[in-house]
Amino acid sequence: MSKPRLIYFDFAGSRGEECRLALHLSGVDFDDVRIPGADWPALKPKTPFGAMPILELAGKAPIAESNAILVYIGREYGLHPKDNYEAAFHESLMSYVEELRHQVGPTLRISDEAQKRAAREELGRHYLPTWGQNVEKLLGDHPFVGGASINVVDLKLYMIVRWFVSGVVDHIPTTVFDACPKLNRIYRSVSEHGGVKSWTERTSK
Ligand SMILES: N[C@@H](CCC(=O)N[C@@H](CS)C(=O)NCC(=O)O)C(=O)O
Repeated sequence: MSKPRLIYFDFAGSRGEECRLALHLSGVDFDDVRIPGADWPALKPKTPFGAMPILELAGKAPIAESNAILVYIGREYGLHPKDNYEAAFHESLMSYVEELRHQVGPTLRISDEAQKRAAREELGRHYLPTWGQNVEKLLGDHPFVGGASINVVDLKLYMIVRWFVSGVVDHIPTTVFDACPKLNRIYRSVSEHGGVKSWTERTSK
């Protein structure tokens, strides 16, 4: 194995897709390994923490945790600030995206439709708007978090906003972050980024 291998489920979302996007934008040739759902139970106990994404590098033990993978890619390929303070700021936003996923994720496993609706509506009323405003307060008036250039933090924010605006999270309005113009600007800047567009075109065929 000489190329990096990014291992995740075979769908274009969440933690795995943001790592694929980071690798694609970095220009590195990588193996995009997609695990069928049926193969996951056998693989799960062999992964570091029982979850994906996983990044494998030649001669090294696999790395788990999406933010660690993103920061590694960012540092290697110029998609993460070199300044320690700026880097910590970007990482705080990335952790906050994970916090959101940990709030919404459990609702994916609620089988009772009425209970699911109630849990999601509650998140849409309070947690998510507050999350958006907390992020909004920290953002500047630039296309990306760090200014004019894209970084891994922007991919992470893009993926989370895209999840809601795409309408796939039932019972949470697609407008949930409409009151966050700065966050939406980052979402648009990432959507329009040439590297992101070329990845989407390549993988949607
Ligand atoms: N904190 C971890 C969470 C990883 C995680 O929960 N991954 C999900 C997919 S997005 C997963 O592997 N789910 C299958 C399972 O837990 O069995 C990260 O950021 O990578």
